[in-house]
Amino acid sequence: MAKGNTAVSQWVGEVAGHFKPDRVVWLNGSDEEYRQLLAEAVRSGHLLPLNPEKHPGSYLHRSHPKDVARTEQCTFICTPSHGDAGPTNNWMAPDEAYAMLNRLSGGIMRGRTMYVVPYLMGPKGSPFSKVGVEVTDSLYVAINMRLMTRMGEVALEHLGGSGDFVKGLHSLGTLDPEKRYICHFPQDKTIYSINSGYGGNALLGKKCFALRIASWQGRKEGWLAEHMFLMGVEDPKGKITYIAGALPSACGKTNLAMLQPPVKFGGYRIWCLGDDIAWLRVGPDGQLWAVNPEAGFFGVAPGTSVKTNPNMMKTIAQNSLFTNVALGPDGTVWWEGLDPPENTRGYVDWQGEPWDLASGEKRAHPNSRFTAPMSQCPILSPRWDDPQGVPISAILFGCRRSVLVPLVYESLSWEHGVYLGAALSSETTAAAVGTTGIVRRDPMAMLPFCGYNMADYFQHWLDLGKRLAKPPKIFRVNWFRVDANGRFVWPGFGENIRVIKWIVDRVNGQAPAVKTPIGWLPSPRELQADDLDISKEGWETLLGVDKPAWVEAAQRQAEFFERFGDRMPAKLLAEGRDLIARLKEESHPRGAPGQPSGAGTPSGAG
Ligand code: OXD
Ligand code: MN
Repeated sequence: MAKGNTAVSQWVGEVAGHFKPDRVVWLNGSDEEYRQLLAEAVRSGHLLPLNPEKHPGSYLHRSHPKDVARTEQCTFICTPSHGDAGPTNNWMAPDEAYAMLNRLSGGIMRGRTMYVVPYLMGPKGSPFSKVGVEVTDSLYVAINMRLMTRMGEVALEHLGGSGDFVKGLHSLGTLDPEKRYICHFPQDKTIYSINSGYGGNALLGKKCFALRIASWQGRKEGWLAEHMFLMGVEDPKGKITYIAGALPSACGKTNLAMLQPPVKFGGYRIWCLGDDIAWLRVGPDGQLWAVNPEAGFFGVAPGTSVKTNPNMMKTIAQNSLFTNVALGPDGTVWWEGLDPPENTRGYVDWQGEPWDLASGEKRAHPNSRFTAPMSQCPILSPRWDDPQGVPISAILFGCRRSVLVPLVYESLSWEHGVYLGAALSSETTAAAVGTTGIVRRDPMAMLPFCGYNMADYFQHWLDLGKRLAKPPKIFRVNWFRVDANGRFVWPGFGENIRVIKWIVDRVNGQAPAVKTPIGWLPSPRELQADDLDISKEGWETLLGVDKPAWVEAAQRQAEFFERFGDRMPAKLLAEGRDLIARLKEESHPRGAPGQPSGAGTPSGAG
């Protein structure tokens, strides 16, 4: 089959010559082949079949205990000049990196099978779409790629005779964390990942290609590759508004993209198009258009439940893979957030050890995952596979911040919106190895995923805005404010529709807002939340603007921007200065001319 493309077959031959596998197997993506891969994975102990009645067609995988999350310290951008990778990426000179990787991986696949996995990122026949070919010695990776991408013949058909594909070299090697490297060579469209089998390090179509390499390609070609979910919001009249939103890893993109509105908002419907990655282009009409390059979900299991995300629970009801979750004696999976079993006899934790619920220890790994095909999502947008994508009217930048950042606010302009994205910071989660709960700067939720200097990336955002006839409105959201007792003030999940509705109404010119130094805010009334149990103090927390704290935050932001030196766009530095000036103004108008009166000032704001 595939060997018809000489550029691909020549490259595969070279890689096989270096890795020296016993067998090379080209995958075509057929159902029959998928069944065989699953059977082989069960035979070899990589997958454990789950209860066929309760989890039809589904399997459990347990990873090496030291290979459970992305390892950012082992992730490198290997551009010819250090400046092109920028101060926020680990960098290695390309020659040095290739030499080191080749030294570590000569003959690494001896005794193993090398799977050749051609895959298409983006819909078939779409001008957005791009091809990758991953070689891997991991059956788990090959099976995941079948769920996460359009894999096999479809990719080679898209490629035709062209040599324009992203090369992905992956080997589990020995899984030695000391010799783990995930290296990107954007100028060569090459990814080289060894000694890890974890999704974000090993499913090379995802973070490595669709974000790091694609962001570089997007800059060269005039488009954006973003860490964003995609959703359509249908109002009671049937009008659908499309929204793209960036939130850092494990901060709720998936739950938001599959939001189930509560009864009071029953006239609203959410259509999911993606939960992690969006590729965005300026269309001939001057609007921003987006596709999701993926075809599956690789979501965080803990916290996912019928209460938090009923649509995802339906999506993963069958034909899914579960990684590092706990297992019941009846072959059912369990993780924190699901109802505890009545009796834990016979249950094992994510490593297969017996457990006792009363001990209070985590039984599923905090970054345990599920993989499922998007086609199983009950609220999948009919346009998820549209080659033209969907037009985007609003962009959200979300963070996990217990203090300072209000529930929602709108930027004053595209440039100010780019500043809001560039100034995103969030508390860390278990999606990457390291301490959780520490606030770190994560511009556009892309800190670990931008394949080039982030100062150039900010400039690219500003430049792209100039090409938009009608730029989407840009919003910040934060569901994670806490009260004096550390309890979340906002209920989140399905109730987020109140914020989403306000955003949609703003986009359509139908909702009032209050102008504050940081941007446009809703009043509690606009959020139609009087039935929620939120006190006056709670609203002050959610919608207040603590000016001295914001001045300090803006100053710290300016210090962060200093790291980029002369490359930092002057426009964003000016946005920061303007923000401080607005915050320091003795008094500022509490509503903009032309805004409906009585919009209300959030008490405590300012
Ligand atoms: C992911 C991540 O897996 O962001 O999507 O880590
Ligand atoms: Mn992600």
